[in-house]
Amino acid sequence: MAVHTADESELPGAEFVVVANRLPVDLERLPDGSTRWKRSPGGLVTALEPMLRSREGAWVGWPGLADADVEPLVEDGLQLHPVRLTADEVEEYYEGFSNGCLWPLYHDVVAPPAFHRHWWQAYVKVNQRFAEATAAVAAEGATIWIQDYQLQLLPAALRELRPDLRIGFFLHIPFPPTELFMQLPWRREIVAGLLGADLVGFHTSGGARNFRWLATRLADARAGAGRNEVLVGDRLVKVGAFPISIDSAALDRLAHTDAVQKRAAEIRADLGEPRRILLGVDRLDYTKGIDVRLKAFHELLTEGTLDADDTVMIQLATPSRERVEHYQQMRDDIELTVGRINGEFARVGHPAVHYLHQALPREELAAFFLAADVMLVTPLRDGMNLVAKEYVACRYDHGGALVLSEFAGAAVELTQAYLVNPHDTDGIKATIAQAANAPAEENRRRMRALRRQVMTHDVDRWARSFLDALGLPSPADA
Ligand code: GDG
Repeated sequence: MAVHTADESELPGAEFVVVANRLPVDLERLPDGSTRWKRSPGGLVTALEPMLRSREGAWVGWPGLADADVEPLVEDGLQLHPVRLTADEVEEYYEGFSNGCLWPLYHDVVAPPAFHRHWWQAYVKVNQRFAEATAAVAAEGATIWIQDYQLQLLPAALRELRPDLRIGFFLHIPFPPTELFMQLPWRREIVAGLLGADLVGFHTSGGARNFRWLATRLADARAGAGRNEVLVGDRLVKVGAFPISIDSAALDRLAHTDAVQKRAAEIRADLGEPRRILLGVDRLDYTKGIDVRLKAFHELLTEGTLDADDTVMIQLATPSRERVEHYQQMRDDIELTVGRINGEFARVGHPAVHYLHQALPREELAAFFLAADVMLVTPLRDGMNLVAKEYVACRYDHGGALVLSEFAGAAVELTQAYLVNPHDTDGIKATIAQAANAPAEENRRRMRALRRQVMTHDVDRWARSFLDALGLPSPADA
């Protein structure tokens, strides 16, 4: 990676700053104890990179390694400012409060959230550190875009230090129903933290509505003149829905390449040219409903609605949060279920479920999308779910069928998918069978409609609409 380290005092103040828990690059420790930077390409980075570069922007975040003292870097004109976290802080602020409390609470308490005061204290401390780091980097009057649930106190903490800044906040996970949010012992602090922003964005209008209601109950906010705003004193805070998306054109191009098409054909051949391939692609997370679809598949095989001789399921589960206890338990449960289904329905050389607990290259994922007849996206709750959109973007051939949970943010836009209630096992079974057996023309009609949505609403449009609402002029007007 072409980077060079820089002396903080020599870097110019940035006009546009993205702040996220993680930097767009990861610091890796090598066996000899030294460290090196590795690129971690994510959707967010791809979406924001052009904007950051055209504005000589900066990114503030944790480099992904505890106790690492690293200098800021400049990579192709983009400043990267690492925030240091100790091993204890990673455990308490990140694994603890963020992933053991906020994550389950915001996902409809599908796992019980733990409310530990020492986790909260670490969360406050780390958010304050991010505020100081951001204040040091931003030019006078700069625009700051804060990302996600790990940094909900940052808008207010930053405004306190730097009232001149224009601050936007976007939440990538669902904002919960008000009754659930009220369980949080620090509910007032979180709402006050978010209200420090000029614009608070969510994936769906439901999330925005929940937040506006809480802002008037738990903080001093009053309803504004418009539906999408509240007033805090005489300051206007805009609150709205900005459904995130993907780089649709890039995935469409990738799926068109000879290499991906060849690989998709190879996957089908390796599986013995089954009549149908069902596919799931997720981070291994209890919100994603991997267990839900395995159970449905198991029952469909048992009843004989699907036949393991001509139907296979593939579950790609990327390793995730392996140090958090609940994730270890869930992994065991899922692997037990996979083993059980294969024990009953596999033949030698022909598993009924292929399960990979591995991260795969992007090209390989695209090939799986292209090979799959039915894509199963069944989260119990999901902010958006990009996998659903990625599947659609890859299906330029108008083939395949998408089964999608009503409780994924994506269901608001992808209304032509086969929508399911992930709590209704019979409903899921019926819908999987329907999608698998539908006439090709029916599935093509649905896929064409899905693609009209996904190809025209990409991640660039998402970022622009958020930044327009925040009032950041485009570089041409600046
Ligand atoms: C959060 C919210 C919201 C997965 N396995 C591999 C791989 N992936 C990629 C997918 C997709 C991404 O990871 C996962 O995104 P999701 O949206 O599905 O889910 P979260 O990680 O939970 O993301 C979610 C999102 O933020 C954005 O706001 O949509 O609701 O929970 O892009 O393709 N990528 C590669 N190898 C893998 O094995 N290369």
